[in-house]
Amino acid sequence: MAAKSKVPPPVDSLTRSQARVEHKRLALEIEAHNERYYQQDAPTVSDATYDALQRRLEAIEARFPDLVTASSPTQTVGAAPARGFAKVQHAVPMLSLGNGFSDEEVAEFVERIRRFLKLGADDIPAIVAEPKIDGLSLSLRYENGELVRAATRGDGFTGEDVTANVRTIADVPHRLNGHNIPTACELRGEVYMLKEDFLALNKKQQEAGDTVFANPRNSAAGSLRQKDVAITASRPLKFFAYAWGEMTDRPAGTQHDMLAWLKDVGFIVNPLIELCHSVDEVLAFYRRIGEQRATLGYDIDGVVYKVDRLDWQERLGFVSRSPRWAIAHKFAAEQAMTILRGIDIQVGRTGAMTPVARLEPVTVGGVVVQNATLHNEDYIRGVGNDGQPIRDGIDLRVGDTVVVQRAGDVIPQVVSVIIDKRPASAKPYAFPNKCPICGGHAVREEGEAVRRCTGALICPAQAVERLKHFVSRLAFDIDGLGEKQIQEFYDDGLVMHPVDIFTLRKRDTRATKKLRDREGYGEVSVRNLFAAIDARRGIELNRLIFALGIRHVGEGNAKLLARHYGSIESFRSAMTEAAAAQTDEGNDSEAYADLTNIGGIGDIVADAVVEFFAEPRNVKALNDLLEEIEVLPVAQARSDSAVAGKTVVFTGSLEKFTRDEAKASAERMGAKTSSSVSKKTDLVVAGPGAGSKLKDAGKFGVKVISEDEWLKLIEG
Ligand code: D41
Repeated sequence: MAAKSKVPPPVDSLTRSQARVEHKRLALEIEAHNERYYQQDAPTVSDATYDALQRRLEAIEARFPDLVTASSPTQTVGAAPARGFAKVQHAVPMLSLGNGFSDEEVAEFVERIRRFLKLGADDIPAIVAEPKIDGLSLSLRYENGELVRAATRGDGFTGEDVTANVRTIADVPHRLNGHNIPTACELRGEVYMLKEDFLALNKKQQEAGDTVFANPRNSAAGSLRQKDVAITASRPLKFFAYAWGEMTDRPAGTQHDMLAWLKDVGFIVNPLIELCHSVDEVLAFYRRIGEQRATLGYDIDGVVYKVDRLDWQERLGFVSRSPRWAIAHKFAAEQAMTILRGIDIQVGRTGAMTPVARLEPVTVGGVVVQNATLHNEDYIRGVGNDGQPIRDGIDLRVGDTVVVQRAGDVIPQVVSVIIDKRPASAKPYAFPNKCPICGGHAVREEGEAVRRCTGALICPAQAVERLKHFVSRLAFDIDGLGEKQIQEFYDDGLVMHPVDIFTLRKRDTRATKKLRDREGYGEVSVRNLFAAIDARRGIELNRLIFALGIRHVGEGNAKLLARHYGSIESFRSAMTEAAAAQTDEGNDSEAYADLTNIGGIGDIVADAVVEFFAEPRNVKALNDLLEEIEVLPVAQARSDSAVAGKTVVFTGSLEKFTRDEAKASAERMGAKTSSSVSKKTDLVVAGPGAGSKLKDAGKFGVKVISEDEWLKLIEG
């Protein structure tokens, strides 16, 4: 079921020149898919579609053998290594696997082996059947039992050196244990990620606005191929061993015994692997594994059969790049056509808005599917994380007929659109710029895929998280009011907004269910809680600003803001002024310029602060809170410094420090900085080439000093 509904003519009916044209087109297309699959971990077509292209190319070459060239995708495996990692030559190439899709093809595979080995009619070769893990293959080189090199498969001959990354995978032994350790060996297998780990990782990535992966395979590949090894280490990668390359000594004579040896020396070997003795047994294994597939914990895309005896494997050898003694029996892609009925937006705990496809319910591989993730607004438009087109760049519209797939993936994907069936009335989907939960303004930061609700303090989707943050250690830090209590109070409707914490006592006498009657709360603990809350009615400005949970405003930025504005009133009025002046074109107000002029506060932080104040209900939540608390001046780092409370202007080309450093040092000393000289300016620090500001200083009678004098001033 491909998006383009045209069925190609049978290969038998092609003329030579038609075949040549199609061969070239297919080769180019397959290479492009290889590149996206192997280099970018971002395939744009399903495995089934890819296999179909490859098969057609093979059929054309079978009929017109002179079209075969060394560079044809049928003669090469995958794609050459990506830039960034060193290349590693495999001592023995990593072969690829021929595919079978039907019972007949499997029977034929066994028959071919029997003929080749000239076995008698009743002589059925023992066959090892292994689940085919959907991960990425890896070759591990051990010398004298020590892991010395780990390489990806690459094109089968040359892979990428990922040794440092692989050393972080717990399933990969750094040293082989036990007996019969060859002097040198390449041990091979599959790196993969558990489905649940993939889901958890994606959730984290999504919330952080980072790359979301389409499936566990891409997630494993992306996690392994990180330049920063610490990132790989933080990802839950796993490894199954199942093959080998170079081996100075062979510790066993059969595939099955080799697997036992791999386990012996410290690897994890898939426990579902079985030794079979007939085609029927092999097919029964295939069906049993197919039934278990959904509950396995990891993705598999088929089963691999291998001749058990290694001497027979050797005799059988290989054709082009695939062994004659092994075959992959692939599962049919689980796809179905249905109709996209709507697109809903879910709002996460950090305000991230995730679109979800509402589908006309359809059974895909035995499971009823009615939702599919759509990741983000670019994905709906047909653009991947890397800016590459997905679904051939076709956007999704409500009313579209789409193909959904559960290709082992836990989450169904919308893999293509049947463009011919698009209703004339279907309109491009307009991603909402308002939060569907609270109606708050939703913004997308530059370079981010995710759009977020800015209703930090008031959006129910975010409320609990915000409240937990509000009481956290660096914010209000209220004794006896931690995450657990906040969750309970929120669930019971006792605390919905920050101010509710400070009105608890007032409401307690009237509340139907008095606090002290709650489970776990006695007279004393309630009294203690109220006392702890009262103790925090006086709060330093920097803690208050941090507690608001404005995106990008951590503890450090909260301090910078607090020091610069000095009081909640001046912070609030400046920010509401900047918010009121905000237009679609951006921020162009004195208040905004003043904000970005604070050393250490860049555009991203400034924009986030202004967005927060652009939401009137955030301002209301803050104002309500201010009715109950008293804001103390920020703990001035150096209120005793010579420049505390002064307004300083830096001008000219500074040579001793950058402008940002200069501003930060001034703010640290309790001074304010400004970009223009006025009568309010106390001090001008001038570097070489200072111009009009020096003149202004003269006009207003402001003291001018050099960079060196400034350094002396703040150091003294
Ligand atoms: O589980 C797998 N993905 C798997 C892949 C497996 N269990 N066995 C495999 N055996 C081989 C040969 C027979 C060539 C040693 C493989 C692969 N190859 C393979 N994976 C990707 C390309 C080839």
